[in-house]
Amino acid sequence: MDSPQCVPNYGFWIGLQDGDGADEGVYKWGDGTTPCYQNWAKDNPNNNVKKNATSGQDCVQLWARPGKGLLWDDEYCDYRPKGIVCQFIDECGCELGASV
Ligand SMILES: [Ca+2]
Ligand SMILES: [Ca+2]
Repeated sequence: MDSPQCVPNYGFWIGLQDGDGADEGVYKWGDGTTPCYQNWAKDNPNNNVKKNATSGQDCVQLWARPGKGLLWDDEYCDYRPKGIVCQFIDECGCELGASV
């Protein structure tokens, strides 16, 4: 039996992102809506520009590090491969559901 494909433990993109300039810190989902819930890790979002002089951290990941829980962290959008968490509308048209 083949082993299942695994994503390295680099976190999961959740489809939330902020913009540049005046929109820095204004986070929106991929469909343009704003989150009604936040779960930021301590000291985040921090738009950590120290490691990258041309751009800050604009994409939000679920931090999947031991002891960090699944808290949100803004990260460089092209930093390390990550899994993706998607939200979808259930076929019954009731509450929105989420799945990994
Ligand atoms: Ca940012
Ligand atoms: Ca960060």
